[in-house]
Amino acid sequence: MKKILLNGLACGLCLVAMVGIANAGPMTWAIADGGNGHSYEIIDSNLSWTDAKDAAETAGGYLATITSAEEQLFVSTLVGNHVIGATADNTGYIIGGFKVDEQWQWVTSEPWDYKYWRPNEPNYSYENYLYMDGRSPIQWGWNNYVDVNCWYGESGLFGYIVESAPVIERRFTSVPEPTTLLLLATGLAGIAAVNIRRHKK
Ligand SMILES: [Ca+2]
Ligand SMILES: [Ca+2]
Repeated sequence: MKKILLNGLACGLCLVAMVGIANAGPMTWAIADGGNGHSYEIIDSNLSWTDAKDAAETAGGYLATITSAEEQLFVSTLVGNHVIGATADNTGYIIGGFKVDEQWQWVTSEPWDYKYWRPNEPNYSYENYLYMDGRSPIQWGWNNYVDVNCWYGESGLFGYIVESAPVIERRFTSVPEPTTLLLLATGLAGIAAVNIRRHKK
């Protein structure tokens, strides 16, 4: 049994070594550290911005929104540690900013106040999507680009960053679906009926 486990572990380690840079899983920006309690996961997957947005939402989160210098620092440190060993010049990670009618916005509709553009960005008006650019100077500064897959070629790393709020926060901030409201109302009516029956006894 022990041998099987050890073999399994060894295979797992081989796989990590073969991949080179493994996804480390979500990292939480702890409230105790001055963070927002959200977790962030860096996914190495060469998707277009739109496909990355869909993938992030399917995973239960959203493309990361960077709304303060502190959040930029936390996420850029995470990305920096993630790509160690890769040529940072060839890296980029999609985040949740996009532009409609010349207005930049976040996928979560949070206010677009904080910005961390690279020099001379945003440039082309037809580049309506956002990623963090690994090139210096202003490493992990923001660059606008078109909704395509990575153009860095085989040597590059291109992926996206998923942010997720704790479940409790999502419950309070998300708008319930009409069916959820109906179920909730039915449930409450049921509880009320039981209580009335209990009082009658
Ligand atoms: Ca955020
Ligand atoms: Ca650009």
